[in-house]
Amino acid sequence: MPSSYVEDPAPGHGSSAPRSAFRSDAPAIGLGGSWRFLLSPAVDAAPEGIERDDFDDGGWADLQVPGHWQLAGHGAPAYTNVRYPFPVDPPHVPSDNPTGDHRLVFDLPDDWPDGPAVLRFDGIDSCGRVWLNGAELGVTKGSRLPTEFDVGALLRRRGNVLAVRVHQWSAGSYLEDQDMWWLSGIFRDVTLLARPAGGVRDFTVDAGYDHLTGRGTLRVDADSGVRVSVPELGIVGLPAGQLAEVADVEPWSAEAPRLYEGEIHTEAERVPVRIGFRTVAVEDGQLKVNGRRIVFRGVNRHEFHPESGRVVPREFAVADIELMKRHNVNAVRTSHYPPDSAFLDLCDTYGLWVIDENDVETHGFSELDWQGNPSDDPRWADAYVDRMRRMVERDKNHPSVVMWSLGNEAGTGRNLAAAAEWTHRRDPTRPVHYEGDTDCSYTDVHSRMYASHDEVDRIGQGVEGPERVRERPFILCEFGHAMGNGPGGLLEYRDLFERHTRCQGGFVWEWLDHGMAQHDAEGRAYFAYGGDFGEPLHDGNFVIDGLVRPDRTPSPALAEFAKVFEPVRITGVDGALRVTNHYDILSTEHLDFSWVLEEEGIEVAHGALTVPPVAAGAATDLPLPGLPATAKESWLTVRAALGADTPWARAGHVVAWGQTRTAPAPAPAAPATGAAPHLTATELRLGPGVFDPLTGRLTALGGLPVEGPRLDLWRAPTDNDRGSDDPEEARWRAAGLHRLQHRVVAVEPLGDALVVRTRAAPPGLGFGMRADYRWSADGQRLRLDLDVHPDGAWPCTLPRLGLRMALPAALGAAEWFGRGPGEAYADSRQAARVGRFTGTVDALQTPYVFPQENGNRIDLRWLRLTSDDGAGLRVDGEAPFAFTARRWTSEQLDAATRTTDLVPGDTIVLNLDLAQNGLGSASCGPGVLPQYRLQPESASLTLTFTPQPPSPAGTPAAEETPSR
Ligand code: IPT
Repeated sequence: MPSSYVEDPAPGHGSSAPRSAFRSDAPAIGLGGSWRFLLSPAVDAAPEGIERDDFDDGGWADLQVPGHWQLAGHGAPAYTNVRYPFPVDPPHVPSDNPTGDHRLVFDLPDDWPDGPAVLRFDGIDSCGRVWLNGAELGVTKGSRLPTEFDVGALLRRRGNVLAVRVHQWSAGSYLEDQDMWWLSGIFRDVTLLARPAGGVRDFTVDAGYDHLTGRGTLRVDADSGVRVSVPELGIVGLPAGQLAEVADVEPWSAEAPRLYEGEIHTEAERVPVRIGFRTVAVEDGQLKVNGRRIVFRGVNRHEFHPESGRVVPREFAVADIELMKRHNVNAVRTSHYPPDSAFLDLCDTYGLWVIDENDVETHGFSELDWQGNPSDDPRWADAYVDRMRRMVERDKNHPSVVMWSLGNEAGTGRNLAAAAEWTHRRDPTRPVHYEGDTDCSYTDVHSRMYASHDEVDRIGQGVEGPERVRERPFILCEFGHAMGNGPGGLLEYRDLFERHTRCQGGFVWEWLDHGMAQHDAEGRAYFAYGGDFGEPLHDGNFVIDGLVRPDRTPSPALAEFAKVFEPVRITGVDGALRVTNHYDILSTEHLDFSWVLEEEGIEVAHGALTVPPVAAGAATDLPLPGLPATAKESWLTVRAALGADTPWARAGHVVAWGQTRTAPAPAPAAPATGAAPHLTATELRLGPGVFDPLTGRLTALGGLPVEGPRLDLWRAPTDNDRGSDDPEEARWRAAGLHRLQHRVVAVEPLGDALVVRTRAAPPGLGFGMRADYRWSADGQRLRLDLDVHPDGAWPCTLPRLGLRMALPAALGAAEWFGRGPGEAYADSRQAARVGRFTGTVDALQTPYVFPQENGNRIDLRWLRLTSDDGAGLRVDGEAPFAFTARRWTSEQLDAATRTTDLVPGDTIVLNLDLAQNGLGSASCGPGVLPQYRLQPESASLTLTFTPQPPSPAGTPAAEETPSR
């Protein structure tokens, strides 16, 4: 029989009223460190008497607190997305309920004051029963929420015995079905805080800003006797409850996070506070802060660390925020629970709009058609309000928090409505969000996840959705599913946020990949995902869907995000430059503009650009700077960089850039002709090329052995190709595109040319692709004119259309003139600029945690692949082409399930493409937009291959390692 509290849908008990998270000058001690620990397989299997002084925990293990026991060798993590990993039988949980007993013996510091004290737990997953010195304090539930117990009367100077029994599963688990790893334990700080008599128990800062008058208002609600001082504003000892008005205050915003340092104080206690003046309102169907419409260029952020799970070291929280700010992210939804409150301090400091989301998700009930959903079951009513209350009280004083969210994917019901009602009453200064309230019957903003561009457009036009919601601000609480390679289509969402004032942006799903750092049998590092810990029920790599890798290495998608959502847009318009300010608030005054002119990617001139300050929402046109004449294709790049250091980036950090072409490419060199095919007994020669006379395939080029170019339509499917419903990949495989067979129709000299006619087609099916290769040459160069024509009725799009060849492994250095430095695809190419780039073949790979197509570089004018001595191959395109180069084939990439499966072979596989299909975001959301789908149509590609001799002094080392 399980203990009743474990399966009780009610909140925990015994704790004191929730209050704001703050640190004062009252003594406090962190109780984190090494605790004693014992894991039992069930509640009843746990030992009796762990709360007693004389209990012998000598046989127990040591465990680091905060920590998850599964990550310390006790049990294992498990990943499920929607499904509960236990039978849905609310409020019951499995009898096999792993139970972790934690014990700590601690002394008080010598100067610890007698009197009241609280013991604070910032997070226990999922249910904890707590004793101090033999007395039971109570029970905690609500894993990502704080609990405080009054303990002053129980404390001893020496030998305090704190015992916490934590159950992996509880009734609370039904409310915590977020898409993430199931991890248990005391995973946030444990603190003992002295609470001086006559101190500050709690306080609520209301700091508003009137954008019409520039006036700030400040009121602090607290017990009588509490006062607030903000010396900088001349506020000294303002009593709680009284309103102060401040003329000409600088408001707080995500773009200019002005905080005023102050103090909340009584005779007995002083609490440092940072006050940000801002007013959030829903007005004219728009969400406004300080009277201005804002646009969320946001991300959903889970708390995660690849080694410690939801124990997130401060450096990682800081790294997250710095990376966000440097990539033009301006907002965070704390999916799907309140983060460690230190994260919100950072959001206040650095400037991010925050939707603070409650620790509520009952997604698994969707599998049961929402039958029995706790959100509408009165037994859970208190739990919903309790959780909301604990979040709101904890986080109410953060200016960065501009909206409360009731939770995620919890269906709908009375308990959510009640939580909303409580919140509206408690905090009328912030709107309430919940995506599941589809008709806004108890929330203030219309919110959708993964709505297609078309739907967002219709919402923007006010012709979509129930009547009630059409007048509300609209946000995408999730969009741009960033699983694996992707998302594509961010640009088109941005356009909608700009076209429709009610469409106020959204939050990409999601910030990070939740991969667990592991080592394989050979000691090679990789990131694990669902199923890697033997879970019987799991959702595989669906947990690997972020803009940054688990170790916070940015993915190409983050560069795309940064470019798409850059706050300033620089474009060339009719021989002039246009600078458009897309900040919500700031002018461009804090930016320095500069230009550089590159001729075929080589800098020929640069300078500073004087741009008169452009106000938020405005634009200005400027003449181009005076530029020297250039002969080859030339591009002017204009950059806008921070003029001064900020907390998140140094002066010089580029926030926006744009390019305009100033000189076109000169007419192409005369085609390679003159040499004639010459057949010997075993080979066919044409200029620098040697061909197999039977297959017509190129076998050597200027002495370099090659496996000549051949039509290729396949790519290792991406997670987005795989999709969640109606997957493109399935159609491609059904069409046999991964196993084309090539028939040589003819190998025939035709005047000075060699013509190879082929047909590539899948086994068992009638359609195919005719590919005619027309080779011509002069003494040094070999030219290929490829013509492809679909033959028969094609059932699907193409993953790619181009040529594949193999080169000696030594040709490991790439240089190109085209777009780079990072990978790009038809619908995710904004971050790639025109320039000359270098990188090793190894560095061209993006090591997606779950291997898939990656590393495509686009719009190449030419490509050089060389070995250490500079010898190799140059490829010129008559029209821009794309390439990927790897040490494995697409088939090997396709078969790999983790990065360690990819083992370099003895050739370099080079794809030279006309195009690839776009990426889309069908892993969860819309697929590839029609304009980015690659249809089987007639096409041609003209490439010139030129062998490169060894360079006299060897090749210079790569100047730039591509990473956008
Ligand atoms: C949506 C969830 O809110 C989010 O937590 C995550 O699971 C995401 O999907 C997929 O990665 S819900 C889904 C039904 C759209």
